[in-house]
Amino acid sequence: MLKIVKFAAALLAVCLPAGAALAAWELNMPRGATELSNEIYGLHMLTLWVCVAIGVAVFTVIIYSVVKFRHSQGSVPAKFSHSTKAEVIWTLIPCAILIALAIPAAATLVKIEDTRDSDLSVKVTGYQWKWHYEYLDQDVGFFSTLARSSNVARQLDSGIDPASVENYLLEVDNPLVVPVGAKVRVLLTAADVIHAWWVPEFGMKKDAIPGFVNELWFRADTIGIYRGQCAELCGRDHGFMPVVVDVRSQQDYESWLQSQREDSQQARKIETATRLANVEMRSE
Ligand SMILES: [Cu+2]
Repeated sequence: MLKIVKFAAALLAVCLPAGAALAAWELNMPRGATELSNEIYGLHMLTLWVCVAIGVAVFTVIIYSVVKFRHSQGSVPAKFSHSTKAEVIWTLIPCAILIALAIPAAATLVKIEDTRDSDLSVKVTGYQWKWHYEYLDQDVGFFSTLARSSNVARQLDSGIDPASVENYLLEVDNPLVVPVGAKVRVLLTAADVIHAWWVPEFGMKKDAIPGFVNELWFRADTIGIYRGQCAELCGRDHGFMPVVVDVRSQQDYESWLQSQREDSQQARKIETATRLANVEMRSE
């Protein structure tokens, strides 16, 4: 007996610190931060509770039958081998449940595919191994690559502990900036191989395929930084092309867009001037 108590105490001691760590575990899927991710979460919960109800009903009948009609009570098994009535019932009930689940699921799927009436369109192009964001009709476009801090730490023999780097492999130099509450349409393509643009908290992930344009949309409810990664094995540095989306207030977004526009105009002026100077030099 003492042995068992000692063993239980030891087991408890081992489990207690793990219990604290387990507290950080998320067993359920995350709710996400967009209209669509919330709807997907709602569907997931609905399906889960339907499954729980079916499980409870089925196991109640099984346990009741096993206990009530056990051999020691003198139960005699029935001899019939076929019941049309029972088969019709156990076919119709699951069909009705599946149809009831398919209706809200189909409505959400249609909504996911509906990219109409967007407030903003961004063309996202995957490259080995970075992303390019182009704000359509806004004259703004830039590359988004792995942040320098992560890039230095990831090198072989860098001597830097990755755990000491904030948002290791999940930080970029230029994030995608979008306004909060706006319906953002993302047009996805790739320049070399297949990539996939994925931000878990947006509930959306889609392939970026060369020569093909895929669409997705999101409407972020809360201001903040959302992180994701390329989700298609796209080559040697697949793990080094994170996605970072910076959701800002409308005002902050507009001032950011204006400064980006000025930057790209300035860059274009310099490029034109350099080209003209080169032409003049050659013609002299
Ligand atoms: Cu990729």
